[in-house]
Amino acid sequence: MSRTRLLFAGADEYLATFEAAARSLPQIDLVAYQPGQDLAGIQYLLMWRPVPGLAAAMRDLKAIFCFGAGVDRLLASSDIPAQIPIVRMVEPGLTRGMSEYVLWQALRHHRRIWELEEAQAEGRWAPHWYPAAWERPVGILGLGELGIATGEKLLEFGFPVRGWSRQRKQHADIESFAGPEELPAFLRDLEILICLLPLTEATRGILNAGLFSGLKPGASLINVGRGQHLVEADLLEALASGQLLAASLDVFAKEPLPADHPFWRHPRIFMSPHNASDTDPAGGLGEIARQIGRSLTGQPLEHVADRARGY
Ligand code: NDP
Ligand code: OXD
Repeated sequence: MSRTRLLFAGADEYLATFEAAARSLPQIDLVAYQPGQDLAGIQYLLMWRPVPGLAAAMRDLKAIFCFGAGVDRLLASSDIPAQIPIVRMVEPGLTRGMSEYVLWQALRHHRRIWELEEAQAEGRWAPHWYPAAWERPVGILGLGELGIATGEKLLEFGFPVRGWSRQRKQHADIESFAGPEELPAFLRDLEILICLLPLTEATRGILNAGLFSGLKPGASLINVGRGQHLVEADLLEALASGQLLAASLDVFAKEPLPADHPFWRHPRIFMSPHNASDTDPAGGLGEIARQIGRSLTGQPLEHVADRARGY
């Protein structure tokens, strides 16, 4: 079987694991990108952050596979030719990791784990009250691949789950709200809000004071979408006023988060360094190999980002 070259233009620290995963795929020849290399004949590119000028320099390029689910950086790149499809990552490891992270944080907010940690640090025996999960409505902004799977995980633990998307979803157990006009009804009485939206012009800054004021006072926020969804000053203000009780943030407007940023020392903000979920190298490459197989046999690629929609 002839092997198809896939140019890897990701961060160096991921190269070895992707090379190891590629060894079990007989149809893929993973080629590490080196500036100045001969790109003739390479049809597929795997990239996360855009490498300036690379896509335009690959004259045989047929598709770009994004390392992650969010293609905002690639879509914002002005030097990727408009006719080249950009494929979002959809693979089980990434999906499972996200639902695991959100469940972990939702349970943290549900049980107010920080109160126990503070009591333990002070040597205080402090039993505390928390409601049943089914009394805690959870809302997910973005009911796509990750939002649905995460909602289903939360349902397993008894939380009532509702979701918000552009198009209404038909789901037996997740109440679906659609479009800006249904956003207030979606937010009403929510106690835990999760952001799993893509970053687009319509969603930038959506996590702001106006939106927080639509939640139940004392609600919690989990932002795993993009840092630019959040108006940071509004979060600090909502935490100070008690409109929000706590937040879990995995993504930030500036990454890495600057050392002097107030989030680092805020007692009610839990942070992780943008790895709520990562693409599993074997699962991700297996998915890319499947899609390349489709492309080579003239079938349409799946999960192609829609440039007009922005995701
Ligand atoms: P999908 O494209 O599958 O889902 C996106 C969802 O957002 C869809 O339900 C879509 O609505 C909805 N949406 C988009 N724009 C709007 C809008 N203007 N109003 C209402 N709803 C909107 O994406 P994924 O679920 O795969 O990924 C979501 C995001 O999660 C990624 O873009 C990325 O930013 C983030 N992510 C973060 C990770 C991390 O480690 N922190 C890891 C992976 C992803 P509709 O269904 O109607 O199209
Ligand atoms: C992604 C991410 O979009 O990791 O996949 O943020």
